[in-house]
Amino acid sequence: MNNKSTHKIALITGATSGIGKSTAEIFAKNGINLIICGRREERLLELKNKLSKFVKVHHLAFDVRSKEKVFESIKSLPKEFATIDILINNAGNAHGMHSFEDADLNDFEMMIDINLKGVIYVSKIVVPQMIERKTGHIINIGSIAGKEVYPNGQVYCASKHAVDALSEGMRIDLHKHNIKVSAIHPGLVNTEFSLVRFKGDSERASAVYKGYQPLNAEDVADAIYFMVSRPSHVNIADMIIFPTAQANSTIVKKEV
Ligand code: NDP
Ligand code: 8X3
Repeated sequence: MNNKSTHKIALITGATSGIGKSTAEIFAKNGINLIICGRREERLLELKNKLSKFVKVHHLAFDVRSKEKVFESIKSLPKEFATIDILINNAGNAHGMHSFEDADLNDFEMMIDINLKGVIYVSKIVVPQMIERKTGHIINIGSIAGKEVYPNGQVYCASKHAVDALSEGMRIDLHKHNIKVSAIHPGLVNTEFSLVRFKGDSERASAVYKGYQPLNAEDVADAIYFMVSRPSHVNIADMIIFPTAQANSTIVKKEV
């Protein structure tokens, strides 16, 4: 157990699946108390039940697109969970993968509303109490799509480029309050991400991860835990993490 992190409280968005869920698991095993968030409440309850053996766990079911719900939910936290030390802005997805002219405008709006505006809403309500206590660590989950642009990914890439800029801007503004802001940008991670991107088409989704070894959610969660468990004077500001088979967003060595 890492004493530097033990007894802290982390709020993780998107904890019902993939990277967020694995992050909750590794945090719990290292003594970090949890506020787990997502829309699918039954999954939150299941995870809460599992992780309550290790740490204190509270769950909040809300959609990050709703400013009102985000604010209401976080304001409703019981006293013992009200001071958030670590915020993991992880909730997000790609919706669709089409050339700009063929893509659905609703998908575009969802990606901007969830991946960008969701991060802004959650951060805006959490940051004041971090400022008040002059401590805190915010980690935004970006993507290699926030560093590069690839065919048919324009608005997802735009949303993640915005998260990249937002992370840098938040770091510039918040470091004077002793708040660390970091970003982590994974490449291909085998989660429910592609299933959501391809709207439940499991064949198409699993094809994304065939012929090479993608990252799994635990690989990214390990890196997130590494970031939060550094000494207080160290901020890992930015990290790109790829599977070994991946060189950038379009070059992946696949066995056929
Ligand atoms: P998953 O689909 O497995 O998980 C996405 C999580 O986000 C779920 O817990 C989901 O919860 C939550 N979420 C989605 N929409 C909303 C919403 N409107 N309100 C609240 N929560 C929401 O994907 P990953 O774990 O892979 O994705 C996590 C993050 O990692 C995302 O930001 C993604 O862009 C990023 N990423 C993923 C990569 C990959 O290859 N998998 C690579 C690079 C970055 P629920 O549905 O219950 O609300
Ligand atoms: C998810 C990784 O390459 O599909 O952000 O954009 S990618």
